[in-house]
Amino acid sequence: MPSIRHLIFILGDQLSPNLASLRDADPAQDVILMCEVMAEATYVRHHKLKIAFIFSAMRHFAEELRQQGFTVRYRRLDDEGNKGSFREELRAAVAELSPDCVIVTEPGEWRVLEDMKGWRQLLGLPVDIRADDRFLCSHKEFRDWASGRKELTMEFFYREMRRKTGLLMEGDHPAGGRWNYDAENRKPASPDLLRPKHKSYKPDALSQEVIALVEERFGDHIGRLDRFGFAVTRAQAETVLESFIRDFLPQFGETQDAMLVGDPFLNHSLISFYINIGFLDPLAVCRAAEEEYRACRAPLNAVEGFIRQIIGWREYVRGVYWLKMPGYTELNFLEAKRPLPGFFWTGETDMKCLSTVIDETIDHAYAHHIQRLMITGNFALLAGIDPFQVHEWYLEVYADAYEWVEAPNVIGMTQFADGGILGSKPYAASGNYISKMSDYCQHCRYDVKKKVGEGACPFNALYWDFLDRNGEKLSANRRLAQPYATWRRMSDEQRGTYRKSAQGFLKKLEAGEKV
Ligand code: FAD
Ligand code: DLZ
Ligand code: SF4
Repeated sequence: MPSIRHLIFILGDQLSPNLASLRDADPAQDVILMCEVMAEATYVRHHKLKIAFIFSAMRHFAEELRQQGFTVRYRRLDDEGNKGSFREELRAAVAELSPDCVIVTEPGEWRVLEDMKGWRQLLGLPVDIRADDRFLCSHKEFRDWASGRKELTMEFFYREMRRKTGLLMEGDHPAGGRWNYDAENRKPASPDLLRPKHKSYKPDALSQEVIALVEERFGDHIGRLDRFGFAVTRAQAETVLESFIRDFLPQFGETQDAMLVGDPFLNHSLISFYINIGFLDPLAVCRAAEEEYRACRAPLNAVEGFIRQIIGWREYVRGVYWLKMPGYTELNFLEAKRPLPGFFWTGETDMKCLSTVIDETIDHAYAHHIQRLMITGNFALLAGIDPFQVHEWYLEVYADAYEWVEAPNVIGMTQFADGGILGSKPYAASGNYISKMSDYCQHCRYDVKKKVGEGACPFNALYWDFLDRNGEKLSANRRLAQPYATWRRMSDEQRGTYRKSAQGFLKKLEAGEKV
């Protein structure tokens, strides 16, 4: 074999043809390494669908590279002698191929970057770690934006990204005169039998092989594989995007915060899986959505809301992650210590909101934003669950979960475990919010209107107990002034009943009784 110039190592969430490490690749001189490894599949016990999706997408991507003439050293999980980790697979490839140097794109997770930094010494070879420029905002740009600010307000960061990209801009001004149309996006939804079906794909032969492998090796992980419907190539992911833009984007804004029994996807895009592994380019996705507004095929509130999630929230949480790691995932500002209840793994609870979201998560490795934030996240916050356990659960169960995006959303946004780096107040809500934004309560054995006592919605007493329990840390928060004022106006007796009711519920939870 002729001597090899570069060994290019591509990770499972780097499946982009324009990846930094592939940019100057030459099929005649370079070899590409990709590997399925046990360490990545088990550093948390990922949902079966997540592992199957990533392995299948990796195998399809490797095929595409081969069709372009590249030599790909692809190591399947069940290949004999699979070394089980990135570093050992890389070491074996280097020993066999003797490249002049190794090229990688920086990983999305801090733990992998730490490992990567040791590869030069491990291999005795130059290792070129290139910046991941599939994001709009570089680490330096985010650090510069954050430095000297007292609060890292997402809205201001988002405006910078609008200016930088020119998305929805009319000269120096935001299209329509406002930066943010969220106020128009908080409507409940009604069941709609005519809602188009979201695009999904029957597993092809490669996916079927992977599904069998995952069932055999990871049979005891959460989830089921018979619902596998992911796009596993870039072309398929682009079709998912096109169908979202055509069939769902115009209603995306209105129903963005709504939740309905039996309608897990509503008008959401279901593209986070594909953006996060690199099949879809975030800026191209936003330009496609903007085009719909310009052509008067989708209203501004929908398009702005959608674009904000991607160039705003997505870029912002990545910035916060790299700014605050290491240590961010261990934060526990509210000192919450309760273990994660067993029903998070089974969906077996009488609380219909939680059972619906958890069942859907088991079925699809997906839940939409408000379900993650205001149902499972809100419950864990109110019940005082250890945020690290909550973080690991989210990282395991969602097929789009990588620590850079999951941890800020969980540790910061839902659990307020970072003490307000990411959000200025905890997203805590009683049953009233859930009842307003969903039809879950209509199907629940608990009564959302009942505050305490037998049959009362547990979220109601938990909400007040949460504020009471955390009064020392939260009562000075300006944005919580109103609920604390209401709490103080209550009679001692009323406050006592809330405390007693919440504590009774939490005791049952800790004892593992069905709630
Ligand atoms: P849509 O509702 O159609 O939104 C469009 C796109 O916007 C998404 O595909 C995603 O790329 C982006 N987006 C929206 N909200 C966020 C956000 N808060 N942070 C980052 N990107 C966002 N998203 C992940 O990609 N991976 C995660 O592990 C993840 N964990 C989350 C955990 C919690 C507790 C919460 C509250 C949110 C989390 N999110 C995560 C954000 C969001 O819930 C998902 O991106 C979204 O539900 C994916 O579904 P969709 O593609 O249909 O999104
Ligand atoms: C999530 C995941 C899983 C389950 N398995 C693999 C794998 O076997 N090989 C691989 O290259 N990547 C995998 N991934 C994605 C990685 O965990 C991800 O690239 C790193 O966490 C960096 O973000
Ligand atoms: Fe959830 Fe309470 Fe509504 Fe039941 S009544 S679905 S527990 S919010």
